[in-house]
Amino acid sequence: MKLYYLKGACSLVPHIALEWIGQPYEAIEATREFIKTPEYLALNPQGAVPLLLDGDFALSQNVAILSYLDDLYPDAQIFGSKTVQDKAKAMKWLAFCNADLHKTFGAFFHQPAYAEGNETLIQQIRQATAEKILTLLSIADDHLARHLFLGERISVADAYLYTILRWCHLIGVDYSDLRNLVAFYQRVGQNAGVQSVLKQQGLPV
Ligand SMILES: N[C@@H](CCC(=O)N[C@@H](CS)C(=O)NCC(=O)O)C(=O)O
Repeated sequence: MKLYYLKGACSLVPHIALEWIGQPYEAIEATREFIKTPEYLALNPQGAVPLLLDGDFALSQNVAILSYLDDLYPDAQIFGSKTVQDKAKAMKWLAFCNADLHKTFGAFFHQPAYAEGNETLIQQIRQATAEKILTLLSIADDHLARHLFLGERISVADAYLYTILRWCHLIGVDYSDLRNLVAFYQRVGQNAGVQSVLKQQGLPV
């Protein structure tokens, strides 16, 4: 099993899952240039990470990869539980992170063409984006006031939210008023699998 990743990107989530599973795997650091080469695009035409290779089988998209790994290794309980309803709850939070939270970061990482050269507009877009991110994060913060993790036990949904909080630090979205999330970030960061992956990717623990 091979996983292509970009340092600190959303591919951190399946990398953590592979570490929790504990079976041999190879994590390959890609560059932004490499994921646009014909060789890589033949495996993932979207030119993005994560990409999982299981022999000849190539799979992109976080949710698909995590669900595939869960089906292959159910005992690892990467969704935090084996019960249908508990797994569904973790899946709901995974979707919240992957489909709703993740995409709001686009305005930070890729500014729209119409804003090019207009610094005032770029700042306004970033301000509005930060507010949207904080509104979504406050929903998770509220849930974490009553729970240690998003699901019943630590799961890939937590790994995703943790990855997103790292992006907040990187781009300066200050969520320090969301006290439950601050504690959550510390808690997930202490997990042995998470620490091992941060070390492998050369990221600060
Ligand atoms: N929906 C996709 C999103 C993948 C994605 O946005 N990957 C980013 C890193 S977080 C990427 O590879 N960006 C490089 C690029 O688009 O050039 C998934 O869940 O796998």
